[in-house]
Amino acid sequence: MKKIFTITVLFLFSFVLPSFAQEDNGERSRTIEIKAKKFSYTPNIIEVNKGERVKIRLISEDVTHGFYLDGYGLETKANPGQDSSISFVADKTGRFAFRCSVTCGEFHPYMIGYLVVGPNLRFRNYVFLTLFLGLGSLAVIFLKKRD
Ligand SMILES: [Cu+2]
Repeated sequence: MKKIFTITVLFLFSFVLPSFAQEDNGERSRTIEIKAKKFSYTPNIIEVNKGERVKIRLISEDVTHGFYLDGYGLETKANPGQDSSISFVADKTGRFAFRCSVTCGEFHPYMIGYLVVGPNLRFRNYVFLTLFLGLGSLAVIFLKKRD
């Protein structure tokens, strides 16, 4: 039984951990489609992790709408039937508003959404996993000594 446990720990050390570390070094990217329609965005809350490369594809479902992202100072505009996209690295954590930059009607000023850039969870998971496995190994050694 303990042998199986030891083998499992060794397995995790040799295969799972390096893959975690590797993925963390590589730039992760994701594409998010945002549908703009008088006078809202769908989705209107986007959550990403710090360090991720984010590509935003803006799709307009009625008239020309814009997308201006506070804090990052990025902008794009989409005509109906003509998508546009912007790509950036989410290097600042926090909550940033994005709003329509094309006057599209009476409630245009209320056309708003939020980009939430959270901490790098992958890195945190990696640290936790390392600690967990380290303590796990110590426990195995300790239990073995008691036999
Ligand atoms: Cu608009």
